[in-house]
Order: sequence, then C-alpha cells, then structure tokens
Amino acid sequence: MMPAITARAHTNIALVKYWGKADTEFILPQTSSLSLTLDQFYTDTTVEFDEHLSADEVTLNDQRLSEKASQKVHTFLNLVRQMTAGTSFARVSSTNHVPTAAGLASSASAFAALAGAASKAAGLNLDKPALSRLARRGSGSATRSIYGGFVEWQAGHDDADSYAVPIAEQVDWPLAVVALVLDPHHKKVSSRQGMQSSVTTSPYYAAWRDVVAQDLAAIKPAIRDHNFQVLGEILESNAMRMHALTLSAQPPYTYFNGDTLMAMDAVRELRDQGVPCYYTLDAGPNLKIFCEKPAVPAIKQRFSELFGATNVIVAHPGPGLKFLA
Ligand code: 2P0
Repeated sequence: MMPAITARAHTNIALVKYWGKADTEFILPQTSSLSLTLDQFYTDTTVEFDEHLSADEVTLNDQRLSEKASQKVHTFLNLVRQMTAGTSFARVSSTNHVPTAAGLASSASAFAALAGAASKAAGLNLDKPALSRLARRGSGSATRSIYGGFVEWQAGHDDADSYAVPIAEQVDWPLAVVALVLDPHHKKVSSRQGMQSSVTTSPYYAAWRDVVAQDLAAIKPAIRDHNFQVLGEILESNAMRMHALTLSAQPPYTYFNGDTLMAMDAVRELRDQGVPCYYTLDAGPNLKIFCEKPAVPAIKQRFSELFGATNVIVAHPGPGLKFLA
C-alpha cells in the first residue's frame, strides 16, 4: 500500500476573470486570467491508493459521496493513474474549511488540493508548473490555487504550456477582501455551463478577449506599484464585463440577485464617502469587496447593518499549496 498524503490548498478570487474555454477536454482557457489567493477558505484533502479497493471512495466533509457526485474526482484520479501506469483505486477524504456553510467552497481549492495529494500519493514528485497543469484538468480556477498571493494563469496554446505563474507570492501590501454571504445556495447555472454559453452565444465575446488583454497589461503595474485605485477600478469593471457575457448570452441569465445590486450600490456609496473599496463577484450573487486594511472597519460595519455580521467575512492574501505532515 502507498502512504496516505494530505495537501492543503486555498481558494482564489479572480481580479481578471477566466470565463470561457478554448478546449473543454483539456480545460484550456480562451484568455489568461489573474487572481489573489485567499487565507480564509481552503480545502484539506487526503489521498491513499490501496490495491484492496474495488472502486475509488470519496468522502467530503465526513459524508461518503455517491458514485455520481464523485465522478469528477474519479475522472481526475484516472489521469493520475495514467501518469504513473498505476491501477489501484484510492480513498479520498476532503474537508472544506469555510467560516460558515456559505456557498464559498470552491472547485479551485478542491482540485488544487486533490492534484497535490493524489500525485504525491501515487509516487509522483511534480514541480509547481506540473501541479498547476494537473489541477487545471480538474477545474480551470484550480490552476491558480497552486500558488499564493497574486497569480496569473497564462492561457498558453496546449496542455503543455497552459499553467499558472506567481506574480507576487508574498504580498507586502495590507490588502483585505470582505466577502459577503448573500445567498448560500447552489447556483442554477454552473460556471462550466455558463461560460460555454457565453463563448458560443454572446455577441460580445470577441470584445471580452480584448478587455482581458488590456486589463492584464494594466493591472500588473498596479500590483507592482501598490496602486489601489487602479487595481480596484480594473477588478470592478472586469467583473461587470464578465457578467455582461451572461446577460448577453442566449438564453440570457444572471448570477445577480436583489441583494447583489443593493450591495453594489452600498460599495459606491462608501466610495463617495471617502472609503476606498471595489467589488468583484463570480458565478454567484456573493460580492467580494477589495480594500486596504484601514478601510475594513467601515466596510464591515456598513455590510453588517445591511446583511448581518455573520454574513460578512474578512479575508487576506493567502498561501499556495502545502503538504501537511
Ligand atoms: C475565475 N470563475 O476566473 C472565474 C470567474 C468564476 C467566475 O473560474 O469549468 O469552476 O471547472 O474550469 O474554474 C469558475 O469556474 O470552471 C471560475 P471549470 P471553474 O475564477
């Protein structure tokens, strides 16, 4: 029997979003993207290959998953078995650490942790680019969670050159991300379906590719120079332009709800009052508000009034993939 290996990976929030695949089998993106890894939300995953098992066994938060629910994990483990010519099935046990049952658990931390634990448990000793490429096969956003801090997923052209690179792993800039829990339920349109629909039906998709190229070119100097206003303006407009791809798809759809719009207004009001802060959001209604640390108390107070203190979670830049003893 091979030894059990445990890995921890944190989730990340994209400032310049990934929204569309060029290749659905290999999960190659239409564009590059750029994210910040967060400290508050992470997944611990233990993998053990065992020749006595007759199927992969997957447990999430102490609950055994059905065969259907664990299909993506099984497919991913098949990739690892192919890489090693191994045939044993695996026991996989995964725990999502999020402050509440908040709908903030993410496929990014899940597949980054699984890539780390499964590859090492199978006897591979992959370097970070190889881990990033492997994580990508589970979920696009997982490509970036191999690294901490600011990370760019370089789109590349094929399986070999589509992986993440660190932009600034140690973030010596007192940034905070205030996450609002506006709706903890599962989304109706998955990211996978949603982005595919945007690629194939939105007339604005070509413009989106140009937006991403411009935003990536402009945000990197802002990160280097700690220019918060430029960083904030880019991440907010990039999020809104991504969401314009959902509104302009056929059939149209949206991840916004009424609270999302109210929270966006409240961010703009705070800015008007002199509190520098900017929002982004992914394939769900929950806003994430970027600020520098001195602005955290005012933002926490305002959103606690609106949505309740338990629905306001403060995160900071977090680390990359780690193996736990
Ligand atoms: C991102 N999102 O850049 C974008 C922004 C959501 C909005 O990556 O199909 O779960 O597994 O590659 O990575 C969420 O999509 O999709 C995502 P798949 P994934 O973070």
